[in-house]
Amino acid sequence: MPSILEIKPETDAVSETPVLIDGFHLFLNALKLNDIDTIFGLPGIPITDLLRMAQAEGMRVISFRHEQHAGNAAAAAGFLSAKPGICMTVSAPGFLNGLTALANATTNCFPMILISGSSEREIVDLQQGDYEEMDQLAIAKPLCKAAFRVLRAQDIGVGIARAIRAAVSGRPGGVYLDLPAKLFSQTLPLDAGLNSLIKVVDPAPSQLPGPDSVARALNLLKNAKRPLILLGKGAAYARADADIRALVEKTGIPYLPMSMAKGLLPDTHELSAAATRSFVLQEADVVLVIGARLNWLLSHGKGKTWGQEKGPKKFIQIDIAPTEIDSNVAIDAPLVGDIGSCVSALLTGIGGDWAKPSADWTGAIAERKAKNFGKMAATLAARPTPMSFQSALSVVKEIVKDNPEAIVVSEGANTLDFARSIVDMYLPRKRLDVGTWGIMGIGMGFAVAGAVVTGQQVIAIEGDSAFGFSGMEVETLCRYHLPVCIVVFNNNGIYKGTDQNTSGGNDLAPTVFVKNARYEMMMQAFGGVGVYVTTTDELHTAMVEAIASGKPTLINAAIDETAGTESGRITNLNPAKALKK
Ligand code: OXK
Ligand code: ADP
Ligand code: MG
Repeated sequence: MPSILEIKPETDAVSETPVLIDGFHLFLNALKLNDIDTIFGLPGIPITDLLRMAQAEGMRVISFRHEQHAGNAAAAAGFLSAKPGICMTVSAPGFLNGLTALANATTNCFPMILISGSSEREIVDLQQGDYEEMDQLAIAKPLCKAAFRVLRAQDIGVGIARAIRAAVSGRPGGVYLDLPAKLFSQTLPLDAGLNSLIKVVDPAPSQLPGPDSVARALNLLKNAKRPLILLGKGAAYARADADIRALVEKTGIPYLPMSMAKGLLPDTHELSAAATRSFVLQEADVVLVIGARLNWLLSHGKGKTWGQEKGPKKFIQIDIAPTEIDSNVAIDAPLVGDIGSCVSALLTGIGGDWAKPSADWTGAIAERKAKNFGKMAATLAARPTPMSFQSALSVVKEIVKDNPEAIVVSEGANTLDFARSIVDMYLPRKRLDVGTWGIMGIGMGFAVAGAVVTGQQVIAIEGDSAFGFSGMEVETLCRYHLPVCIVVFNNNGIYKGTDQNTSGGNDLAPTVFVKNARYEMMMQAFGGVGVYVTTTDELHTAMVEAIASGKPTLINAAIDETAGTESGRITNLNPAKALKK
C-alpha cells in the first residue's frame, strides 16, 4: 500500500504556488491512514472521480450493480474483518438504496460506514430543488448508530475518525457519513491537510468486567444443575475463539450456537446441543448467554420455548452493551464488558476444582442428540425425485465438510432453515446469513465480501426467491472473477411453487414464480459457469467442479415444488395463524 506521502496532490512547480491537497485526496489519505484498503460502492455524481482516484491510489474498489448489495458487502466485510466495511454511494436515490444495508448492519451489530455524496447544503436546506436533493443526514440518523456530516476539508480527518470509532467501539454498528459534493474540491496546504488527519488509536478498546460481577456469575454457574452456554454472533465477532472453546471444554457445559455462531466450536463437537435445541432451552436451569440477544430468535427468553412452566431460569449474560441487560427478562448475573475479557475472567476464576455437570444432564442431552441424528441421517440418505431440500442439502453438507475454510452464505425460508441444521460448520465466522431481521437480499453482497475479504471459496445456499433480490450481482461476481458457487434451491416460488390463485383470475398466486426458471443462464450471460441439476449426483459433481475451478458458478438445483412450508420454521409469525387460534 502506498504511504500517505506517495499520494500526489496538485502542484505547480513553475509558479511556485503553495502545494495543496484537495478533499478527494484528504479523504483517501484518511482511510488509508486507518488501514482501510477496500471500498464497496457504485459510481455516479458526485463520487465517480473519487472511486477512480481510490483505485489509482491502490485501494480495492468493488463496484456493484445496486447500492444495497454494496452496502451488504460492506457490512459483511465489517463482521469478517472487525474493521468497518466501507460503502460509497451517490446522493439521494443511491443513498436510499444503501440505507437498508446500513440499518441491517446496525441491527446485526456489524461495523460499517455508509458514505454518501450529497447535494449542496445551501440549496437543499432551502428546498430549492437541487440535483438529487435530500436531507440525507436527517434521514439516516434514526437508522444507524451514529451519523455525521463534514462540510470543511479540515474536518475530513476528524469525520473519518469519528465514523470509525463509532462503528467498531462498544456494540458495533452502522455509521453514516455525509459528504457534500463541494467538499471534494476544497483544498488545504499539503502539510496542514495531512496534519489534520487522525489515525485512530485503539478503536475498539477492551472493556473489563468488574470483579464483583465475575464472582456473581461464577457463583451462579457453579451451583447450576443443568447449565447451558448460548453463543451468539457477537461471540463470533469477538474473536475470543480459543478462550470460548476452553470455557466450554473446561467446564464441560453443553452449548447451543445461534446460526452465525455455528463453527465457533465445530458443530460436530460432543458438547454441542444444537441437535436438541428445544430440550436444552426448556430444561436448563442456568444459561450463560455470550454475545446473543434474547430477542425473537430466542423467544425473548421466556414462555414455552424456555420451559417457563417448570420454574424460573437464571441467566448470566455477557454483553458489551449495558442496556442489553434485562431487555427482555431479568438477568441474574450481568457481565458487562467485551467478550474476550469477560470469558478470560471466567476462565481464571474457574480454577482446577471445577465440577463438570452431572451425567444426568449431559447423558440426557447425548441420548436425545443421538435420536435426532438418527432421524436426520435417514432423511439425508433418501434420494427422492425430484430432489427434496434435505437430499440436496446432504450434498452441500458433504462439500462443506470437505472445504471447511469456505464461507457459507445462506438465505431463504425453507432453504435457510434446513441448511442451518443440516450443514455443519467447522470454523469460526464462516457462516453469513439473514441475521437478526431475517432479511432477504443479503446473498450476493455477502458472497462478494466473503470472497474479497477472505480470499476463500464462497458457497451461497440460496432459495430461488431470496436469490432474486440480489441476482443481478452475478455480473459483479464474473467481473471480479470471484470464487463463488451459488446453489439456487429452485422450487418455483416463495415457500413452494404450488400455491393457487383462488380468485379464478389468470394471474399466478403471489408466491409463485415462472416454472422451471433457468437461473443458471444468468451466470452464463456474463461468462460464468451455469449448470442445471436434477439429481444429487449432478449437484455433487457441479459443486466439486465449481470449487476446483474457482470460477463463479450458479447451480440451478430443481427441488420438489411441493416441498416447502410457509415461512419455514417461523410459520407461527404469520398473522393469519393468530386469527385461526
Ligand atoms: C438441529 N436439529 C438437528 C440438527 N441440528 N437435528 C438433527 N441433527 C442436527 N444436526 C434440530 C433441532 O434440535 C431442532 O429440533 C430443529 O432441528 C431445528 O433446529 P434449529 O436450530 O434450526 O432451531 P429452530 O427451532 O428453527 O430455531 C429457531 C430460530 C430459527 C428462530 C432460532 O428458526 C431461526 O434462526 N430462524 C430464522 C428464520 C428466518 O430468519 N427466516 C427468514 C425467512 S422467512 P428441536 O426438536 O430440538 O426443536 C420470511 O422472510 O416472510 O416468511 C418470511
Ligand atoms: P445472535 O443473533 O447470534 O443471537 P445478536 O446479534 O442478537 O446475536 O447479539 C449479539 C450481541 O453481541 C449484541 O448484544 C452485541 O452487543 C454483543 N457484542 C458484539 N460484539 C461484542 C463484544 N466484542 N463483546 C461483547 N459483546 C459483544
Ligand atoms: Mg423457493
